[in-house]
Amino acid sequence: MSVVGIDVGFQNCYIAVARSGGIETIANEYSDRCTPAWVSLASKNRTIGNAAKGQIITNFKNTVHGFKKFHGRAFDDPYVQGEKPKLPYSLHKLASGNTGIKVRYLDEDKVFTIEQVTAMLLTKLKETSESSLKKPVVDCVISVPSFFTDAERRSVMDSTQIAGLNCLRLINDTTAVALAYGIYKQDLPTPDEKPRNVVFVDLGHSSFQVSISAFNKGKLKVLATAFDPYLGGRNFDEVLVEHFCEEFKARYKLNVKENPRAILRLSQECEKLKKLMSANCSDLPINIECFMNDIDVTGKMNRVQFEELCAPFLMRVEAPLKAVIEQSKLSRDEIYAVEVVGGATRIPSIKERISKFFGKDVSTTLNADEAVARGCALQCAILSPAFKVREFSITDVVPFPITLRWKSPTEDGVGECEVYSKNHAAPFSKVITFHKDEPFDLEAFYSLPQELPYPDIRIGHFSVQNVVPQPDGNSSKVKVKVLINVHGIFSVSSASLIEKQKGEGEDVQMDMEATVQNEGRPEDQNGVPGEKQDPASGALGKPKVKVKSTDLPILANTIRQLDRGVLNDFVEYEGQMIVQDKLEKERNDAKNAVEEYVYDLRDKLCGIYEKYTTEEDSNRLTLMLEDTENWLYEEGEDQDKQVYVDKLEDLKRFAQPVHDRHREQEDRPRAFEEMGKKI
Ligand code: ATP
Ligand code: K
Ligand code: MG
Repeated sequence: MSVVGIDVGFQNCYIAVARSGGIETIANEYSDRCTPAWVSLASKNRTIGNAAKGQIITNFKNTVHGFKKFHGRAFDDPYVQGEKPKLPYSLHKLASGNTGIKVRYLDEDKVFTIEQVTAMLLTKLKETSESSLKKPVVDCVISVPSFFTDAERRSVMDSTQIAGLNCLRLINDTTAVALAYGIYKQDLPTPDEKPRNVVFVDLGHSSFQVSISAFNKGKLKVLATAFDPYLGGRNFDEVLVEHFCEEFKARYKLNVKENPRAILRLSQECEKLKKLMSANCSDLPINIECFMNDIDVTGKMNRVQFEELCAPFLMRVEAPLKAVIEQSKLSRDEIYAVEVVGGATRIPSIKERISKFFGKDVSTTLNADEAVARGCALQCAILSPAFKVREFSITDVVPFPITLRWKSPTEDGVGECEVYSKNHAAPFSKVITFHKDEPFDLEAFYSLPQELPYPDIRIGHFSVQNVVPQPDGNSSKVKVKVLINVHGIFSVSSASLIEKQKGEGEDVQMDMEATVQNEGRPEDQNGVPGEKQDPASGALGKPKVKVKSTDLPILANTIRQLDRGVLNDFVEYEGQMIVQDKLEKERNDAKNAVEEYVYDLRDKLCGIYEKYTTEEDSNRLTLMLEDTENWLYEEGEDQDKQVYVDKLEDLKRFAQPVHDRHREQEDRPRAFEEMGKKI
């Protein structure tokens, strides 16, 4: 059983695995621990990660990046529409209204769903883990931003399924970091002492997340989260790009914005410049050769200028810090430490602002790039029965309040109830009791639209079926269980019809039930779930009466959900694409083997083989090598694998006599030596 944690970043992905020695971040085939979140589609295969990023200039229309926040989004979503003109590849409105990505793949126009694209990335990360662990990888824990909604989380879960992964938990980025921080701490307060409160800040490429966690020995409880889903390192790159576009227009009369390739190159250079400015205050150059119309461009910038240009974005750092501390109801001197992670927290002005706000230096004790992945791997190790790790319980929070609405025979015709408040503990389930005489629908939605990262407040529609009146004609008692699961996803998870008890009221009404269980772990891993009472709900401690209960089917219709049949097709299609990539790799390897053999034999003919070859043979072989080389550039450029395999065989057969003679001559003196030793 594999124990793997994956941080799927907007720009950078990291994998951590558990080995007997502990948690380790692993490197890919480029010896790089970071795998870029890039996927490139081509006429014969896909390339993913580092290799895909290398395709950006040559195959920009089919090289996809910056797609993480298209999960769960409608094509008409303002963010999606805002991104569209900035992307070198095309977006496409799917029949479902979701966002699709249009590329050319295998010489055909193809539209992939966002779930498929992320699955491609996950396939790569899965393969990287497998080659490091030298065994199949299925179980894993994956991180998502704490502000991801249900639609976004369900969409990511579908991607994991397409990639053949079994995601044990979708964990919030900052919660993963909190786990990575807390699990090794030996000096945490005991459970009855005052907890240690730590702020975690993650500023990545696309988003800004803050959380406060309270630690005691063996556990962490997230108190509050806050975020700016649209503030990240990319904003600073964009500011620089904008600045140099204007400068190059004035100085070189270049219309950079009309040239996607130029924009892409400029973005890469601006990002490098931005990073250099974090370490350096003085003027720094930007130079791009043959930028456009064969013109070389140059420019410069220093940190003071940079901070001026970026002021509107730098100003946005404070609001989430303020929000998180207000929600936690802690005073600043109750904060033990402020731990920062994420690449963009390396910008000095960001660090200063955070430290000024909390009135203390920020700590950088965690690895800024790898802490999320490490936390994911730790969570996976905790959940995995195959791995022994210190017990550590995590209680996360609900980021946005959730309300249920249903038709009711009251005055205004609807009943409503907020089932999860903001920062309610998660995972968590509750039971709600209804009195109904027919099937009924529950509408779940986010009740604070202004807090959501996008305008669609809907979560889903749940129909409780097979509800019938009691034999005496009265309404039946229906217990409905609602759940925020380990992934942070809401559902109406079950319902049951309870045989009516004598002496109960006749009218249709709803009340919150007392029974609540706190599901700190996936249900299948938890033998006896601990029962806890929800302080928020009334009617506590009713005596339990034995009742007959019948399970009722629930028809769930959640927003932006991929059709399950379609999902299965995607699983199969991903498998086909993996096979196609493998075949293409084998074909390329076979071709390279021919090429290598040509070079190798040529070297040897004028080297070690020289004295064993007649001039005639040597000429004959040289000619053949030349022919083969030409063939590789012409009709042999693009052949089936078998053609290359046969070609190599032919070459080897031709060269065999020379090879044999060389071996013979080499072996003879050695044989004499050996005999000499014996004597
Ligand atoms: P997200 O968390 O939004 O999904 P991500 O996890 O891919 O994104 P990170 O890898 O944490 O993001 O951070 C990448 C960002 O950090 C990029 O914008 C990058 O340019 C920026 N960055 C990295 N190093 C530095 C540095 N030294 N100075 C300034 N910015 C930096
Ligand atoms: K990352
Ligand atoms: Mg990140």
